[in-house]
Amino acid sequence: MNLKKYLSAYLVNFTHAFGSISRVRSDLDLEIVSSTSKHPLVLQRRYQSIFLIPVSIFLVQSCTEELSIADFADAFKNYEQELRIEGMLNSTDFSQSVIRVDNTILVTDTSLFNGIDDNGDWVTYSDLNENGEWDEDEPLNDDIGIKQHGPNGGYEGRGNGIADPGEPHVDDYIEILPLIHDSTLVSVILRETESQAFVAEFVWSWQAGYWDEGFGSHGPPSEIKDATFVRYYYGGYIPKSEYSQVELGVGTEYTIELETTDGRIISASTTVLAPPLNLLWPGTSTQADTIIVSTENYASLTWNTPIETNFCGVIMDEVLGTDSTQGFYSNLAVAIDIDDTGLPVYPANFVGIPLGIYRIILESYSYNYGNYVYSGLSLRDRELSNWRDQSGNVVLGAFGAKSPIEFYVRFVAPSDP
Ligand SMILES: [Ca+2]
Ligand SMILES: [Ca+2]
Ligand SMILES: [Ca+2]
Ligand SMILES: [Ca+2]
Repeated sequence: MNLKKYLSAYLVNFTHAFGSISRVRSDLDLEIVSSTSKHPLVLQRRYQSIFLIPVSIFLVQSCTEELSIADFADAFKNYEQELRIEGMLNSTDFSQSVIRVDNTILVTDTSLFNGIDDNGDWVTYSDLNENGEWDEDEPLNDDIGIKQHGPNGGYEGRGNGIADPGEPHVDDYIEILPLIHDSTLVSVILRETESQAFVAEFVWSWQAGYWDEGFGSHGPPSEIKDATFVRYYYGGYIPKSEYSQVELGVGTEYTIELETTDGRIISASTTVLAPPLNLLWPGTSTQADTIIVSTENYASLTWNTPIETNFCGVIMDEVLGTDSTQGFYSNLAVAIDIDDTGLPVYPANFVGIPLGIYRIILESYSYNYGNYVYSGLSLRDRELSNWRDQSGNVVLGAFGAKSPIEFYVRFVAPSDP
């Protein structure tokens, strides 16, 4: 999808899955990220899920092609792990609120990124004719190879029967995430800031949320549909089930407090804001809960967020069937204009989108969290984080709130209204 050009320049990748958006920067990957995370928004599936923890698999892959990560090792030999907390309240569905607590890691950490399929879930090609080698018409499964740069770049290691680093299920999040999550917190409690009234307790879940990552071709939809998709689950703290129906108040500030096993009390506050509003999409019609859009309709969908922020998550999932969706696109939009409603305005243009039904989620993000994701500042710049421990020390990450709305869109050919 082509968002308007001027907006495109202000978009930053984020992962929808997280239930929140997250920074991809680490100490090491700043330079590398800057060339990948602010690309113009064009119509393509999100092949590389830019991710939230200090190190992204994608970054590992992209930099190993050009330089040796080990060259950096000396610069970080005194590096100490620390906590990084990314927390997001969901005011539309409180049960979807997540507090992620991870230990920072480096891409130089070869104990994590060892190039080996440690858990044995990589699947070789299907040798249907049993001739001991991969033939063009045989499924590759995970043995898809590593795409080489350039228009004529082939796939190294494709169909070779070997789990090569960079292929699905090798050093992926399934292997890495359990090693960085901190599931040991003593307590995670949310209160209303002013009254200190108890709101909810959060508890650890290994499946606090998920996101989809695609591998393989960046080509047209016909090619993309054969790509390997992997659904990754991540752990975090979620509201205990008895609090899943809690309703947060727009304009109310909440404080969350975490207690670690070594007695650190870490807290942060955020104010809940209203969801996106004033959706407008000229030339479209509505059937039940679905907006019908002709692919020849070049009009933009526009909407506003509340004045408190100019950050809005835009998420598109393909609807594959009842209760079955697949991540198609997700990004953080940043409004740079205010329209005549006096509110930040976001235009999105969907020209060129493949026919089909999509679920679209628009979610206003509290400013501090949006800025945490969007800012060009180093993750180490402690201005970004609103987490503090009981001694006033800054803890990496951010705590914010989001207010999503969702609806369905069906893109139809002009002859098929
Ligand atoms: Ca064969
Ligand atoms: Ca291979
Ligand atoms: Ca594996
Ligand atoms: Ca591994």
